[in-house]
Amino acid sequence: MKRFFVLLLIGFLLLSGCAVKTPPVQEPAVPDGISAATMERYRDGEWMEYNGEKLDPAVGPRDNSIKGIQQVDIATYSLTVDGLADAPQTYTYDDVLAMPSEDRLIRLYCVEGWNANIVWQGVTMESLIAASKPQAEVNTIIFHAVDGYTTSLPLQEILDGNLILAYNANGIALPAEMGYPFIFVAEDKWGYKWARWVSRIELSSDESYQGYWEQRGYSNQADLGKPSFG
Ligand SMILES: Nc1nc2c(c(=O)[nH]1)N[C@H]1C(S)=C(S)[C@@H](COP(=O)(O)O)O[C@H]1N2
Ligand SMILES: [Mo]
Repeated sequence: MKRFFVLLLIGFLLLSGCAVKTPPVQEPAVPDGISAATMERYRDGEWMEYNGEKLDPAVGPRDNSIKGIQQVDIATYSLTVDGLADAPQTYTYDDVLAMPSEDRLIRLYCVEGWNANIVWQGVTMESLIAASKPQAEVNTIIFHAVDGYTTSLPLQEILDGNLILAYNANGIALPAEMGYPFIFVAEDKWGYKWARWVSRIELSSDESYQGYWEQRGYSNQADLGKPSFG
């Protein structure tokens, strides 16, 4: 019996020792250093700095996607840009990578309270939309993803912000967790506008379209700095 309690005590000390050394996974990196849990999230070859500014790991502390992480087979994958379009287009992954690209350092904010500073590389939405020859009544862009997720933004906001569809994050191809092959980088919008695993971009005239989280009460405008719900 006594031996049992000694073992229990040793076990407890070991466990508490571990707990002291391992920071909680959700704790954000402190300004003067990077937590061990955060360090582990950087992938091989991933940039940790960009023009002297600290980058966060592209892969977040946990997955919150509606059906889990999607594994896209790039051999069968295609990206369609259609809807109210005179020249609907279908692209392979390589087609998109061959287009002129842009880099953006942009912070992603989730309504759950975390955020991440990431450098994105991708093609402008303007170039993708223009190639499909949008009809005059197009005012809304709807993103469809392979997990059935959808979200939308007004065409004008996408053009004004010169927003991009990204295939690289922090210098490496998007990890599956981040939406490989493509994520819509919805700068200045809450995380639920950042469609991952995008497979279809629909040109629409439905200004009141509501995506997955929007139908569940989240703001369709989703501007950072304004309430995300209601
Ligand atoms: N296809 C798809 N995209 C999605 C989601 C999803 O469930 N499915 N979740 C959204 C939400 S709520 C957030 S906060 C971000 C999270 O992006 P990250 O975890 O890759 O940083 O993805 C958004 N894009
Ligand atoms: Mo989110």
